[in-house]
Amino acid sequence: MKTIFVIGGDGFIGWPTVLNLSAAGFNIVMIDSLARRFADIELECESLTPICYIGKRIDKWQQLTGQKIKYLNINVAENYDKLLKSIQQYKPDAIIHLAEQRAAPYSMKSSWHKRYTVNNNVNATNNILCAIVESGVDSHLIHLGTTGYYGYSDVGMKIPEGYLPVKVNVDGVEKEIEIMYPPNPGSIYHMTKCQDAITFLYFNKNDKIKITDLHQGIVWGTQTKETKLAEELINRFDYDGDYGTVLNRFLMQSQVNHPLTVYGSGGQTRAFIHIQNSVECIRLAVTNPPSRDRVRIFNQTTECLNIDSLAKKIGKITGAEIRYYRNPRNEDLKNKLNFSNEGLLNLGLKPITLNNGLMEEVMTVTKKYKDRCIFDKIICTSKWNKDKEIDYKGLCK
Ligand code: USQ
Repeated sequence: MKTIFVIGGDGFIGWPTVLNLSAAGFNIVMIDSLARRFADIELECESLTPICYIGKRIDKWQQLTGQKIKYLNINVAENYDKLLKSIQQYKPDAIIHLAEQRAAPYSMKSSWHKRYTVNNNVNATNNILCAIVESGVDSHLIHLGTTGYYGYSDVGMKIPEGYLPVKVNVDGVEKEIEIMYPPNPGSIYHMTKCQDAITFLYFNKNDKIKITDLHQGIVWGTQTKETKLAEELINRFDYDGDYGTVLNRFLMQSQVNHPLTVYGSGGQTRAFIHIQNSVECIRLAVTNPPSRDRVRIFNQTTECLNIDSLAKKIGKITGAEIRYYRNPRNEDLKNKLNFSNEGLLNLGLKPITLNNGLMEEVMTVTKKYKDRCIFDKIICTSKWNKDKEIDYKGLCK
C-alpha cells in the first residue's frame, strides 16, 4: 500500500484530501501544526461549521471505514529534524504540501502578518525539499499553488500551464525558447507562492525531485463525498473578512441577511474550482507522477467567473441585497481571464461548474449553522496600504 503524507491535513483542503485518499486505499500520515486553529483564536472567529478536534475526526473515520489515519503534530517550517525523521521512518511515495498560510487579506494585516506568512511559507517549502533530499526517499512533492501566480492583468491570451514560449533574437536569428510564466503576485501571500516556484525550479534541476505545482483557483463549496458521511467529519467553512473567500462568503451572507460584499465595482474576474474537484485533482496528481525533467505545473481550475455577476446571480436566487464596498485591495478594477487546464482534463478530471444545486448545498449548510456567525467579523478590516481609506460600513462611489 502506498504511503502519502498530507502536510497541512487539518485545513479546508487538507482534511477532505486526507479522507479522499484514505477512502481510495492509501496509507495516510497527516501532519499539521494546528496553525489554522490558532489563527481562529487570534482572529476571535471560528469556522462557521463546528469542526471536531483531530482525534475525534480520525476516530470517527476509522469507525466508519476501518481505515487508520496516523496524525503527527509537526510545524514543518520550524521543526526540520522531526520532519526529516518522519520522512525517514514512513518513506512516503508522495508528499502533499498544504502547510502554508493561505489567505491574502491575513497576509496584509500588519508587518507581523507579512513576515509570518513569508517565514512560514518559504521555510515550509524549503524544509520539505531539503528533507526529501537528505532522506534519500524518492517522494513526489505535490504543492498547492495559486492561479494568482500569474496576476490578473488583461493580456488577452489563454494563460498556459506555467511555461510560456517566447521568441528571442540571437545574432539576427529568431529562436523560440520556453520560460517560466512571469510571476505577478497581488499580495504577500501570493508572493510566497511565486517564491515557492523558484525553489521548485532549483530542487528539480539540482536534485531531480519529482514535483507537481497545482496552480489552483478560488475554492468554493464546503463538503465532499467523504466529509458528508458524518457530522464529526464536517469540513471547515470560513466566512470572515480574512479567511473567507468570495463565492462562499456571498452564499453565506445571503443566509444571514448580510448584504453581499462586492469590493469595488465587482469587475474582477477570477478562477474557481469546487472543493470536490480540488481533492480529485490532488488524487490525479498522486496517481500520475511526473517525470523528473522539469516541474510539472497544472492550472487547477474549472471556470472563470466575474465577481459582480456572481453577486447578481446569488442576489436573484435569494433576494439578498448587494453592496459595493471600497476595495481594501490593490487590484485592477476589472479584468478578463482565461486559463488552459488541459493537464488535469487529460488525466481524467470531470469539471464541476457553478450550478444552483451545489450553491444551495452551501446555503443549506450555512443556514444550519448561522447562529454561530459573528456578524462583525464579516467585513474585511485588512487593507493593502496603510493610508488606504476604507469606509467599512458604507458604499463605495
Ligand atoms: N472579493 C469581493 N468581496 C469579498 C471577498 C473578495 O469582492 O467579500 C473579491 C476580491 O477583491 C478579489 C476576489 O474577490 O478580487 C477574490 O478574493 P478571494 O478572497 O475570494 O480570493 P483570494 O484572496 O484571491 O485568495 C483565495 C484563497 C487563496 C488562493 C486564491 C486563488 O484564499 O488561498 O490561492 O483564492 S486566486 O484567487 O486564483 O489567486
